[in-house]
Amino acid sequence: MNSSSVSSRTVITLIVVGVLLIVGGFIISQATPLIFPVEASAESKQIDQLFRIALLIGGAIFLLVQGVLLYSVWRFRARPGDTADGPPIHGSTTLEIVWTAIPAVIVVVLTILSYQVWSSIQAVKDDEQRVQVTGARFNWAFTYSTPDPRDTSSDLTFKSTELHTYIGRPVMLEMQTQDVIHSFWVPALRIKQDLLPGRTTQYRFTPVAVEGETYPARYPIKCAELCGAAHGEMVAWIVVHETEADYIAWFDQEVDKVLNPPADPVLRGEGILASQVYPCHTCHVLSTETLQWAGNVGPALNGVADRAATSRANATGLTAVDYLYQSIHEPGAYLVPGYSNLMPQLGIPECEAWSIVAYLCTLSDSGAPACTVELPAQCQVAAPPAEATPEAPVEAAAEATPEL
Ligand code: HEC
Ligand SMILES: [Cu+2]
Repeated sequence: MNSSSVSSRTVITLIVVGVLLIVGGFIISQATPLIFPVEASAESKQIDQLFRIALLIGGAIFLLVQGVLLYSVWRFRARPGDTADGPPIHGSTTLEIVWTAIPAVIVVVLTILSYQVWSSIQAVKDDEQRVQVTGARFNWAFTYSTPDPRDTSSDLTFKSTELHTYIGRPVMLEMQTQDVIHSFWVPALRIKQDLLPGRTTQYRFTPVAVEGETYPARYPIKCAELCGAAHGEMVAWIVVHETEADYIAWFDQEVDKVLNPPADPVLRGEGILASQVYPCHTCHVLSTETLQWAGNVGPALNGVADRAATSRANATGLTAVDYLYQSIHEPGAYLVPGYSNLMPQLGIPECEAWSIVAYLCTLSDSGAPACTVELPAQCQVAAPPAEATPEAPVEAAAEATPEL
């Protein structure tokens, strides 16, 4: 009697149902990721693999629960003329133990697998390319550094609105926010990491070749933490070059721009603003021949030079140049009436800040500069060394190897 209490028919049914659940879960786990973006990094493959395992388990449980539900609706439906209550059932200890033990085992297994993937992503890789990421409402900027070809004892840094790298090179991002919490999210890399005020957070990935991709490949970076009015526009790009040589060609071109900025501070300032490495365009309105900004957080900058020389000078006791410098360097020191203290302290290096001021001085209604800026001596474009040809800085740039 005991041995036949579970009939062989029940056992076969359980086995068939079990196999169907696993096959169904497997189909769900393989089909769902087809709608995902490409896997552009080694980590994205690990994460998707982990996701497929979780989805297989979740898919099988989904089919089990829905299956039992539909089966019960059909099997235990009320028959015509049946108005009685259902039989009273007071729980089952065996069932409770089973449905507690199985999820417990699943959770422990997923914890172990997740921890393995997490620690492998976090692990320090050999020869990492380090890039500083700055998030500020509503812009991303990437800062690269390399030994200065003019004086290799110091570093030369430059900013870009794009994150450049190449296939196979491990990248380590050091991320800082200049205002509120932002979240660095690249769907193609599958990782999402917050930037927290007062802390530096890290983000590691290694780009891999994607079949059928044309290089340099571009993948979008989005801010995934609601951070204000233009949060939805806080988008940038990762550019993955196919080879190290392609990457270095881009890098040298950027170094070259740093070594040879326009001598005229006005042009230099305009170039900095046009490059959008600082988020000014996301908050301010400005309409000139070269710059068209449509922010709605800060005051319009057309005519700011006139105001700096008149009403602002009266209110602050500063000269127009000093007022403009202060409004960039210490934005909270004087608030334009009607606006709150939303402009962040962007930590713009001196030479760039003075160049931006020189450009702002030209934003007058008449078109004639309302003030002028003499760049401090260390900001003047370095004349080529006496013994070198005028092309020297360009050549030096071409030889400069990025800090690899
Ligand atoms: C997050 C939004 C935001 C960003 C980014 C931002 N600003 Fe502002 N800006 C403001 C706001 C708001 C004010 C008005 C309050 C104040 O005076 O600080 C302002 C004020 C100013 C003023 C004073 C205008 C006047 O009429 O007196 C200047 C000049 C200025 N910003 C320039 C810049 C420049 C240059 C940048 C980029 C380097 C920049 N801002 C980035 C929001 C921003
Ligand atoms: Cu943001």
